[in-house]
Amino acid sequence: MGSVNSRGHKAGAQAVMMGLDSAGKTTLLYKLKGYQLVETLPTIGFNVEPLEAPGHVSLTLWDIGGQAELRASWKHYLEGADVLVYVLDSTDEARLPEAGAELKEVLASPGMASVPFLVLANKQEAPGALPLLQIRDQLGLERFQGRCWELRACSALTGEGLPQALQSLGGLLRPRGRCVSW
Ligand code: G3D
Repeated sequence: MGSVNSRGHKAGAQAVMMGLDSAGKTTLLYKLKGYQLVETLPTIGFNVEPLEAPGHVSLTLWDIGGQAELRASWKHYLEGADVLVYVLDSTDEARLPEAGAELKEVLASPGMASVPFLVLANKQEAPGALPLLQIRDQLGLERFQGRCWELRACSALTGEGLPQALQSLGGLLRPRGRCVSW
């Protein structure tokens, strides 16, 4: 497990988690919740799940799927986001371009220009998981040099990398000004 970053806690911050279907968001949510009952707030075509993660980080998980017709409606929920958590399936090389395009679109949403983001390369324990640097390159993360971001490896299945991911979240939520390119 490792990380690649761009930069630097804020209690009760809103972290919005997104990603393509099957990236592992629900598994991640359950792991972070310590397998507590997840309160699901069903909406049309996607799910919203609240979570209190260690370190006083309030997470709102959006399981948005990849349906284009939903994108227009979920974007405005990003307005209150303090940080974006974008979950990837590291074993799904075929859909990395789609995942990258979704991320780019989310980051281009109104109000997202100054919002830091954490990309979680999930399923890293799985055989054939792409290395972090390859994921960085294929996602074209270098084009976000002016923004505050971090790329971290994790496994929602084993929990490996999740404490570090939460640490990264805390860092990204610190007051701005220390944002540097990796
Ligand atoms: P989503 O909420 O993003 O749609 P899910 O994704 O949490 O439903 O996970 C999709 C599948 O990926 C599930 O497998 C789940 O067990 C698996 N998965 C999630 N995280 C990991 C991980 O870190 N490693 C591995 N190897 N698998 C993971 P199924 O078989 O139920 O579809």
